[in-house]
Amino acid sequence: MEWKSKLSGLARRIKALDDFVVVHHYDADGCSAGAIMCKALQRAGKRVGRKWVKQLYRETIAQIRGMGTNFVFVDFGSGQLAYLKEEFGERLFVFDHHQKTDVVHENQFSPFDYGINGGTEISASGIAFLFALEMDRKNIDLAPLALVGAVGDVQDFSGKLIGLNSQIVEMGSKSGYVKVENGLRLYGRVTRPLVQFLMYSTSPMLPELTANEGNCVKFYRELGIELKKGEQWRNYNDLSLDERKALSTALILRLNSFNVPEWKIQELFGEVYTFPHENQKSPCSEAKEFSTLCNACGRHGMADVAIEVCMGDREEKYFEALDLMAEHRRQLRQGIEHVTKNGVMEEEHYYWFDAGQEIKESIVGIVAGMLYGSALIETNKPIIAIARNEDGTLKISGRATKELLEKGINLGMAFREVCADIGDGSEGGGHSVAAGLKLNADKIEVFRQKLNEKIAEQIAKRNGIRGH
Ligand SMILES: [Mn+2]
Repeated sequence: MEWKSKLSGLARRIKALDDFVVVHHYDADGCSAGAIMCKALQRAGKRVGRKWVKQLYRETIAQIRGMGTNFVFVDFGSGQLAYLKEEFGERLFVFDHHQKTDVVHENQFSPFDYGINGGTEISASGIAFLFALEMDRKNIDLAPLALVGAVGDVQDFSGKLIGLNSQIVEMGSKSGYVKVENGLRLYGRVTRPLVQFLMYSTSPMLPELTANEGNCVKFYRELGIELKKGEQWRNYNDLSLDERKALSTALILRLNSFNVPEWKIQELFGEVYTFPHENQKSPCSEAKEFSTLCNACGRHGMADVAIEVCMGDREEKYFEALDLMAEHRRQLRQGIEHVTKNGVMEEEHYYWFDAGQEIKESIVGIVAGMLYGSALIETNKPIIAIARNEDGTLKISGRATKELLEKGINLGMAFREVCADIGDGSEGGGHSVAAGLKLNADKIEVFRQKLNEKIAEQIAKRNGIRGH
């Protein structure tokens, strides 16, 4: 395995050096990769500093230049290799899974050099973990973190981790640090009360259960599943095997009765990665929940809290992280309540609502996405949410479903093109099913009209292609 000898070569080189700075991205993959790297270096007796960065720009270098001697970049660096190389020369190491440029550096590790797809088969945390094993086989206990990053980067989108990631799953389960289960993949099996477990499901949307608390309560009642044990709200982990089976079956039947296609129903099930060495009541005991905990911290500018938790803190920083996550959920619940109370407007080609000052711009897109599956909107059109940025401009978030892609709709492209039309400092873009933009408040009417036209164009174009 060529990738392995490259990593062991890098391990040899790093062992001969000292005084490192680990620079990592602020999301779940970046934080877990950073934590693995710091641990591996510390355990080898090295002096290590660290720094998280939201985006790595040339200007970032000025903030880190004086921090140490050798610089290790994880979860970014491939795209920025030219100026990193110029600045740090031989003192640079890059462990990244993003696409490369033409620039090369002998201390850069890229999975693409070995025919491994960095988008789907390995994350930065996975690379850091495989490197850590080359430093010392004892670092096998860091396998859970490798999976937290992979799942955080949604590399399990097919229902399970694949490629090099699946080899890490295997190493983790052989050593007892990871347990793989096949089952319901809804998020929050450890930390969400049963009602929220269904109510917040967006992938897949559960018709008339997602974002509908009353229906969820009724759904469990009809199944004879108790929501509480004594004073404690039960969660999925508390259910007996029979209750779990009953719940799975009922969900399949429900989706089926709403004509949800088979492939979407399949999304409900797949591999779940849990960590037996953690407290089983903690979000740190399951990959998806652990990664969400990290992302909640990162989103609030607290990636330092996330990496401390990744490095093993289960006291002060851990409780801080739990608070951040609870706050995040409280805001989501309030957001949904607000929209439910005030309703959603409908245009020919999209739904929309104006959250005013009531929903933060950082979460308004998530709230919008959660409305699919609620009784408020159908899945036949995108939904657009309007919120306020701190500087008084509007933040507009859009969400669409995968079915709408089939109709030819691409929100990111629509947002980009509408912004180009409007000008006036507006900028936007994103993915086909999730996009955002910034707009001056007096341009909202023209934006709404242009968006309608743009989506109509996208649909017509697709139909035109089909017609020929
Ligand atoms: Mn990543």
